[in-house]
Amino acid sequence: MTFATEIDIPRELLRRFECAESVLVLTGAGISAESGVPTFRGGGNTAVWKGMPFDVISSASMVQRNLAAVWEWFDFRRGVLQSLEPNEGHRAIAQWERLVPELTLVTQNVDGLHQKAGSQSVIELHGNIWRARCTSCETRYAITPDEDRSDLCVSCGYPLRPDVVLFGELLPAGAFELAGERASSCDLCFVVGTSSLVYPAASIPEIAKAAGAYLCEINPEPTPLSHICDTVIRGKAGEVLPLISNQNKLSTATANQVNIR
Ligand code: BJW
Repeated sequence: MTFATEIDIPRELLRRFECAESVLVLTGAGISAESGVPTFRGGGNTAVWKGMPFDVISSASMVQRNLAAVWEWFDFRRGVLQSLEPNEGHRAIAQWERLVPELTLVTQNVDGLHQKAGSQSVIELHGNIWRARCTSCETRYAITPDEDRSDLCVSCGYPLRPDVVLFGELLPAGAFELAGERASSCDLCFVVGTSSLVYPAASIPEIAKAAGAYLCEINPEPTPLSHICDTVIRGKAGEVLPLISNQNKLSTATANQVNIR
């Protein structure tokens, strides 16, 4: 395994990136940290809302017990998010869609910042905070920063809930299956800004590795996945990700110059 510092991108990784036919990127809360979105864990801290750890408030049982409290927590977070912008990490991945023959972006994030950065195709494993879903008929509604959200479904009158995947709930139909399929056929897999604690998302890089992909983790802190990675870059996503594509552009330019001579 190679360990790299923030600005030391291993040559082998750059070579793999340049040659890869299929790249999968799995992102977690850490990629949005430099945009100002708080992570759930990391740095020894756990996110807490009004005295409740996030895994209590972001749980299926809390939707049953106190839907109003769940909405309050998500309304607060949308309020924080609405003024935040994607960072260089999100933007680098969006640019990779044009650099890599097949790029699969899988995110656990609900913040919509990959799409805001320009990523066209995003597999969202845990839903999206900018949508509501009917608790009965499952009709989905967009939530916009400019309008008050509704509490009730216009189709059937049942209460709406945030369209996100809480602890103890199933992932959206087909999302994990598609991500798993792409993981089993990618050449290179990046795991960016996730503590790799939450399943089934955390099994996606394991599937890629088992199928023979080269695995690279980008995270300032160690995770339970680190030991199976081929390369671990201990740095911030917004600083590391742009270097991977820029250094490839540089190495391509150098190679072209050598060819001309
Ligand atoms: C940086 C950085 C920078 C900082 N740059 N990096 C198998 C084994 C054990 C348990 C289970 C299992 N299978 C299923 C389970 C149960 C459960 C689970 O995994 N529990 C474990 C925690 C033990 N999973 C589920 O319940 C899932 N459902 C399911 O499996 O359905 C089947 C089932 C049904 C019924 C019963 C049992 C099974 C659903 C999981 C849904 C997770 N939902 C949440 C909340 C979403 C809504 C909301 O936003 O509130 O999703 S939890 C939370 O964790 C959120 C995240 O997407 C998810 C992952 O967190 P993430 O992204 O990794 O963030 P952090 O904060 O943990 O880490 C940030 C990282 O960034 C850190 O490492 C930092 O170092 C790093 N970082 N700055 C790069 N600048």
